[in-house]
Formats: sequence, C-alpha cells, structure tokens
Amino acid sequence: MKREHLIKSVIFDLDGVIVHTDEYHYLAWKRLADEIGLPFDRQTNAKLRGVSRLDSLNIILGDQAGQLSESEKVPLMDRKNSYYKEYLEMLTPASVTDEVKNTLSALREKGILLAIGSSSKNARYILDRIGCKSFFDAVADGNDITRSKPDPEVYLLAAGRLGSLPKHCLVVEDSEAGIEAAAACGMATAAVGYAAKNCVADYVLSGVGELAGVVCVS
Ligand code: B16
Ligand code: MG
Repeated sequence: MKREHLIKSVIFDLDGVIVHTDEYHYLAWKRLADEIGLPFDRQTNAKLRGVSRLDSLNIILGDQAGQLSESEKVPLMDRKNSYYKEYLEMLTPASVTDEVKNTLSALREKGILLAIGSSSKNARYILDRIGCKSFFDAVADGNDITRSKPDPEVYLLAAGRLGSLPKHCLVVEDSEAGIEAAAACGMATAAVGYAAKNCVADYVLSGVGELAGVVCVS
C-alpha cells in the first residue's frame, strides 16, 4: 500500500528535471571520451545521472580510475566542464517548458515551499540563464556539499534551508542516485524521465505536470 505523505515542500533536482541539461552533460562527456579514446555510450551515461563530476569521470575511466592521480584527473574534469559550459550558453528562459513553469507556479500558489537540490556546481548559473531563480525559496547544490548523491546531504541541506522536516519533503528526480538519496533520509520520492522507467519511487510520473495532482493541500 502506498505511504500517505503530508507534503509541505518539494525539492527539485535540476539537470533532467527542471531543464534538459542532462543531454549537455552527455554531449560534453562524449566529446571528452572520444578525444581520449575511452568507450562511452548512453548506457554508461545513465550511471552518471545525479553523481558528482569526479564520480562521473571515475565511472567513465572504469578500471583505469585507480591508475590516475587526482592531478591527472583535474584537467580532464576541467576540459569536460568547459565543453559543458559551451552548451550551457545555449540556455535561455525558453529552454524551460511551460509544463515545468506552470507546475512551479501552481505549487507556489498552494503555499508549497520549493527548493533545488542538485549535485551540480553549475546549478546557480543555470538557474540564472533560464530565469527560474525566483520560483525557489532555497537552493542547495554541488558547491555546498562534500558528499554527492546517493548520499542525502544535498537534500537534507535543502530541507534545512526551507525549515522543513524531511518527512514533509517530496523529492522530484530523474536519477537512480537521487531517488536512493531521498529515500535514505525519509523523504517521499517522485520519479520522472529516466528514473520513472528504471527506479522504484513513491510516485512514478509521466512528467512534472502531474505533480500538482500529487501534492494536495488539505
Ligand atoms: P557539474 P543534478 C548532476 O546534476 C548531474 O545529473 C550529473 O550528471 C553531474 O555529474 C552532476 O550534476 C555534477 O555536475 O559537473 O555541473 O558540477 O541532476 O543533481 O541536478
Ligand atoms: Mg538530474
């Protein structure tokens, strides 16, 4: 039987939930992997969703991860990030769908607190570019944490900044690591995109637009 949740706050993942920057991560890693002669495909890319830049590189390096020092990994991560930032320059407010904007507005009108909980160090820059900062009461991102998803640190920080208890938070995620992180700290989970097809969550949604029906104010 489905757990009943009293939802007072919704914490959104950014890449792949609010905006399609998950595709830009894929393109940037693919470019790097091709240049350094490592195999990389969509299947491996799925494992990078929600995890940090360093963890992503280690997944791509596979068996070679242990053979490279941190000082050898940093330039590879920097190169990937510079490619990623080239793609981010394409972002505008029109990059966010009406479905997402209307849902954020509807939740705010219901008095629900909203936050971003993202592993990305580029999250605030992205929010600026897409003009969505004002929807959110708090942002917690890759610059604020020491442990990336599937550790719950970023969600607990976001909840703390909202002044909400974890049991009153719903996390909306496209990644396995993010769903695992949210469940680990007692938050309700809503899976969209990749996670909707591949993860067990409290709510499996065909899109963010279904959230307004999930989060009911009594
Ligand atoms: P950056 P999210 C995550 O963002 C991405 O899903 C993941 O692919 C990426 O490696 C991670 O951010 C770090 O991103 O290199 O920009 O710091 O999905 O948690 O919003
Ligand atoms: Mg994501």
